[in-house]
Amino acid sequence: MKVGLVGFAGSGKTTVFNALTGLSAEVGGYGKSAKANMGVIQVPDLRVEKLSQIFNSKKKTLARIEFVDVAGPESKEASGLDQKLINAIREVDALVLVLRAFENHALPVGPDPVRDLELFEAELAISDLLQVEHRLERVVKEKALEREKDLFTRAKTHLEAGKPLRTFAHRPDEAPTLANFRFLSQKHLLSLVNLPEDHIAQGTSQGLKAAAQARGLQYIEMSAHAEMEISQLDAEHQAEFLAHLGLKEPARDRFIRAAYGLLDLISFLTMGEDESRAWTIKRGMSAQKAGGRIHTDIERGFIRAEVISYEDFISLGSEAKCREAGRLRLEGKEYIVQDGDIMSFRFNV
Ligand SMILES: Nc1nc2c(ncn2[C@@H]2O[C@H](COP(=O)(O)OP(=O)(O)O)[C@@H](O)[C@H]2O)c(=O)[nH]1
Ligand SMILES: [Mg+2]
Repeated sequence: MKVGLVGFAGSGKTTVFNALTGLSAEVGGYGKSAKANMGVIQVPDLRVEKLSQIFNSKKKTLARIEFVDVAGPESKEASGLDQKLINAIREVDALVLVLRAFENHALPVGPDPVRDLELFEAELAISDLLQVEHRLERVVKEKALEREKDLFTRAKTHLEAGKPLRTFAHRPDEAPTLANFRFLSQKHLLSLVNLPEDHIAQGTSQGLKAAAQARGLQYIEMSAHAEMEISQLDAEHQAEFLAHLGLKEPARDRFIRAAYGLLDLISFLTMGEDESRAWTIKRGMSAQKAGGRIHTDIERGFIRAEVISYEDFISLGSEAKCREAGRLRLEGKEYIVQDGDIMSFRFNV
């Protein structure tokens, strides 16, 4: 999964990046010259730890979330997103919009997460509107594109009303055309409220909650500055600092759950002496498609999947015991993979 950290300059994107990845990219660097930061986190999964212990696996592979943190525009109306930023976030699966709720004296305006949420959503919509208008100009000139005319005319009206394409009603057969354009306002968006350290306990203002809900957006909150310091401590001191702040776990763990929920992702597992591993897929994916995540040959030559639920495997203790107890299931290509399914694929190419 690829996540783009976006938001206005000085909202704390790079601080959030550091807090989540445990890296130490330079914060406070504004301006368009600031280079993009890239980082990866491994998604902690006790199930993979346990399986790799049982098998003494040579390799243990966790799911990954990739982050890109690009410099953002200043918080003012319609300043326009620059092309570098647009290109960098075009490819991501989800946007995380960092909203500043702390006082930053380097900026001319005070904190106002609702204002910034509205302004940034407008920036995304304007960027898409320009692209849609550009496409419509071509549609008029090129006969082959005429079938797109109705779709993009409706999309234009939607965007002109200031609404993101995320909420644009289209027919299922129009989805692939839209998907080709990788519109920014159509991407999943998680709003992340960056709180001042002394507000961690109070949480988000009601106003922001209402604004996010009205847009159908999920949000999480953290104090990125405190979380960045936490992420750079060793495990023992981390626990101490978290307890001191009245927190149960680092923001990273909450973030991962929020991101999986937002994108409706689950993990299936594979196990063995060579490797125990978690694979991230969309909820509702078939066994055949899920096999394709491992190798295209598995999808092409799919015969069947042998499935044990993680819980059964742990409580019964081995594959043989699961087989005896009838807990090893043979599933066909249409089987819908469940979170925590331990899968083994039979295929023929
Ligand atoms: N007090 C406070 N300051 C923060 C917090 N997050 C970021 N900052 C500060 O805000 C400034 C901008 O942060 P940065 O991460 O570089 O913002 P970016 O421009 O969005 O990448 C820096 O001086 C940070 O130390 C926070 O949670 N609390
Ligand atoms: Mg930055």
